[in-house]
Amino acid sequence: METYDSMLARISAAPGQGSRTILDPATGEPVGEAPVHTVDDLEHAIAAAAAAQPAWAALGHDARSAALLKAADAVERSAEELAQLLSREQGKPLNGPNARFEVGACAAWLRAAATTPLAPEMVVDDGETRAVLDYRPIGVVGAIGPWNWPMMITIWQIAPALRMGNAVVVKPSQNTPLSVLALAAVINDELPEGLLSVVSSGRDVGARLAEHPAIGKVMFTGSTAAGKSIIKSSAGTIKRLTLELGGNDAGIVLPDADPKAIAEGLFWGAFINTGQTCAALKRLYVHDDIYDGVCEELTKVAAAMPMGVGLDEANVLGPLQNRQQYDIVARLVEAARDSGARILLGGNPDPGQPGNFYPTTLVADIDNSNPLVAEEQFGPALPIIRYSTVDEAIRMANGVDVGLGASIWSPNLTAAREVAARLEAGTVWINTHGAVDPRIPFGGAKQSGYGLEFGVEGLKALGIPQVING
Ligand code: TXE
Repeated sequence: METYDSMLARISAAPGQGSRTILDPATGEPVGEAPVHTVDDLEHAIAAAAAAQPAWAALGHDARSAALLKAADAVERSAEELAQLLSREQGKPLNGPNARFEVGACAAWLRAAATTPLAPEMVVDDGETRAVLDYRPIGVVGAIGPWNWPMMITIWQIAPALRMGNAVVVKPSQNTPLSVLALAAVINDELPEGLLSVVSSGRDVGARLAEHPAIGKVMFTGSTAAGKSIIKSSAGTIKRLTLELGGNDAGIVLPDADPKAIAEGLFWGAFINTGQTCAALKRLYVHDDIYDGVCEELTKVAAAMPMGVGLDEANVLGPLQNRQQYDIVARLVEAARDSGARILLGGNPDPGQPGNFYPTTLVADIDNSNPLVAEEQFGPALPIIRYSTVDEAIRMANGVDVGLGASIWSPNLTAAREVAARLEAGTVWINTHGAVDPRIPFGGAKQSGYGLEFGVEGLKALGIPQVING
């Protein structure tokens, strides 16, 4: 049985290897020494992946699925050690929808990728023409990921890729390499050598991966700016791309909603992972009639949620993962305050507190054009905007150039679905926000990216469609 220390030892930089000390965002204490891989290391990883891939593809779906199910079991066996490392490196608490939840999701998504059926499709069979559509492996897939849900998003990228017969080279965020290295080490105990590797490095190595001629597809989750660079880097070899570029999700509370009944759902929709979630609720639009009630109920729920060091079992909110993100949140809340908006809760970080803690913040009576509304805060600060007609709310919700998720809050499901259909977003939830499910396709509209993840669509996105006609 692997201990936390032995897991950390097996992924840490070797003596003499380039390394970087990773600091706990809650305490500033060192978590471990991450290797810093070079472009040469990337070349070796891609060569090993290309060498391992044909035999993996030749195994067929059933054997590959069996290996992925074993990998899910392995993740569960090491779940507590993985959650501890994730909590220290990313900052998220063990409890609440955080570190233990994320590791559990890794096992769930591995199993879903392993068990989702994908049979060849008879497109035409009329006696004269016979055409069958199936999916061939792409080859070597590059997976570039962020620091907010580093393990879960890596699994979202690698599980369907492996199931479809590909090898994968992962480039995790330079902020959270240890979590991804540990996850891959656990999974690799169940996979052939070289098939899955992690190159722990920064943007330059990521950019090389995105342009490398041996990479057939890039799975990317991160900022819109990096997504645009990846489109350019990948153009030389016409790589396939799935891009999940975050968003600035709106939630619309209709006038017939019950503020008390929805307050906890609204809170977690916005503050899951301390707001550092691509499809979190980032702008809340509330009808005039119930505006004060929603503000009051939400403040009650938010004020009761403990924030602190992730390893303390009592906490459900943690620090921002990095100082850069803390500075963005602080700047946007100050812009709101300067405009005369009303701070209902939070907004005053304690300068003496170690770590990147920004308090849970709710901001009312804020103009729709304020930067805290118009820009993605990606942290624990939610603007609450007043509206008087549903058309006005829809216009404001759609008035940004991204569209990952959105939500409508109302007991009248028929009315809520009608409003949902008018929103420019890849997913619109009703009476919840951000609830992803491995059976249900997920992807963005507008500049939130393109391509679908999860479900059978997610598997198809990791194959090359081939028609056999005859
Ligand atoms: O992301 P980057 P950052 C948002 C959030 C945050 C902002 C910036 O608003 O404030 O993005 O975060 C790699 N070629 N999201 O700077 O830079 C990089 O090394 C190839 C939303 O951390 O996009 C890392 O592995 N790779 C998001 C990954 O891309 C490149 C989650 C993400 O880094 C690259 C996180 C390049 N040119 C932040 N440039 C979400 N969708 O949920 C960067 N990388």
